[in-house]
Amino acid sequence: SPLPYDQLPGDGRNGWSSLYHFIRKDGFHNIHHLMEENFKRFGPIYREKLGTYDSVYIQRPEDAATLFQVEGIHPERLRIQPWYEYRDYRNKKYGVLLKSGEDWRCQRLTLNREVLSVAGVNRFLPLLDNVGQDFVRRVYTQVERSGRGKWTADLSQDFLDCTESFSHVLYGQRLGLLQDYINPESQEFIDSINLMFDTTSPMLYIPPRVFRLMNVSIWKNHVKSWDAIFNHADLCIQGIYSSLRQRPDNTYSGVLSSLLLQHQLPLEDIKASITELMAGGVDTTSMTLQWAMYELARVPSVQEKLRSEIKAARKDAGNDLNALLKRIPLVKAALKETLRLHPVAISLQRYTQRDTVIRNYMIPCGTLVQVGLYAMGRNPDIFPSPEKFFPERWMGGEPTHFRSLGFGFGPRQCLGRRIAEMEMHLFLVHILEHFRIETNRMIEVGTTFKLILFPSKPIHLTLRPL
Ligand code: HEM
Ligand code: 2DC
Repeated sequence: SPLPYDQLPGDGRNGWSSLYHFIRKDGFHNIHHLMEENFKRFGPIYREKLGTYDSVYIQRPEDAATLFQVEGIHPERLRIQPWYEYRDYRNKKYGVLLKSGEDWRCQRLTLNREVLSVAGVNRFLPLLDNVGQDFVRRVYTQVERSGRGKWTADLSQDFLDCTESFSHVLYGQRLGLLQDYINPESQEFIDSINLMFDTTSPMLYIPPRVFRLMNVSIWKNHVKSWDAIFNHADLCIQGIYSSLRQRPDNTYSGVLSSLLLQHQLPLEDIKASITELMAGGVDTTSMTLQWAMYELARVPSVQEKLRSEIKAARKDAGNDLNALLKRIPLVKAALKETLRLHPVAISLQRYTQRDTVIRNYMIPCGTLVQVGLYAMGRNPDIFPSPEKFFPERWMGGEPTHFRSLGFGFGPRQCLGRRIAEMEMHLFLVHILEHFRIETNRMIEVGTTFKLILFPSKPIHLTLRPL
């Protein structure tokens, strides 16, 4: 018979003393390393209390499978309390990211049709392709300017600009793709998202009301950053709203117009979710693209294989984007491999909706269980030679069941998943068709936690026209 819950391995039964030790170890930036250590110490399942949260941590794919069987029809993640607190403070509605229960499910189903369904995303393909082409043009300009036949830089800002400008296309603005210089409002938006992530993590395990009452700079900056994010999104939404009323036409012009024309959701709900989508699509995809290029630069033989796959696909498919995307399995595997080593989310979390047995422990209904994604991706028992960037492991060689969880799982998985995947696939296609990616292989770049996982230092890449 299963062992009782309170016999789970793990120390720190007192959330506040654990939090103290956590802060001493600079846990806010190293949460992924501390989790890896804990798995090494306690084995594949352990329990930890941190501040207000009491969670069970798991790491094995088969245990993740068990967890997702008991997530229920309204799956819930760990609550990022400061995000709720801001909306309450400013009297704003929650979007899909923060909603729960039936309200979440209804809105989510409407949004799924727009951004996750096959029919929905196919409408974006040409828009996404344009952004990739624009980026290529931008790189050529930089190569020419440098006068050295190549361009070497920390590309993070360029990727951020790119993913941000792309969000305008996605949500309905027709003009102004990648100009040479990004406009100041967009820059402020990008900076605000960064500040928002940065100021979230210190408040993650401490009741934010405490911060609010003390009115310390962390909370002030958090409010400032969300204010800027909402203002920017509001301006975009207003612009599209009025242009839609002036000249309504039938050509598809983005998710937002489509939602506005359907009249299925109240305007305030649309605004809340669109703001989340706009903010959620910037750092996530740009960091992942950057990591993908870093890994491809470090293993030129893999890069070459991707390039020949793309060449062959292009020959077959020409400019039929759907056909092209069906012919690049290795590019897709490379992206999975990137997210294995460099997940955006350090963990997936669910509250169990029934009593469940995991690793022979009885886990009561309502327990917060976290799947350690970073730890899973680097565990040699789960991925042989985990340090190796080896996309082929996803193509039939090794087991893949519940191992590719970078976008989460089930009805509550990432809403932007299809958009993100297509955007990144097309991006890699365009880049690899035009440039060789190089980097100084002596420089190892680690990972820092700032709510999502970021490179610990700037990644310098060289793009050389083929
Ligand atoms: C949720 C990862 C890009 C919007 C999530 C979750 C993960 C994730 C792990 C939680 C899923 C779960 O709990 O099962 C990623 C990664 C991305 C990415 C790795 C790119 C590399 C995007 C983009 C958007 C977006 C481009 C918007 C266009 C969202 C939203 C949710 C979410 C709105 C919450 C969905 C809900 O609660 O119903 N993402 N994401 N993400 N993501 Fe993404
Ligand atoms: C952060 O312990 C660490 O996609 C916590 O686009 C547990 C946790 C809960 C939810 C996760 C979060 C972590 C990381 C960032 C995620 C978030 C769910 C959605 C969000 C993964 C792992 C993200 C980045 C969204 C953000 C949209 C926002 C900017 C409006």
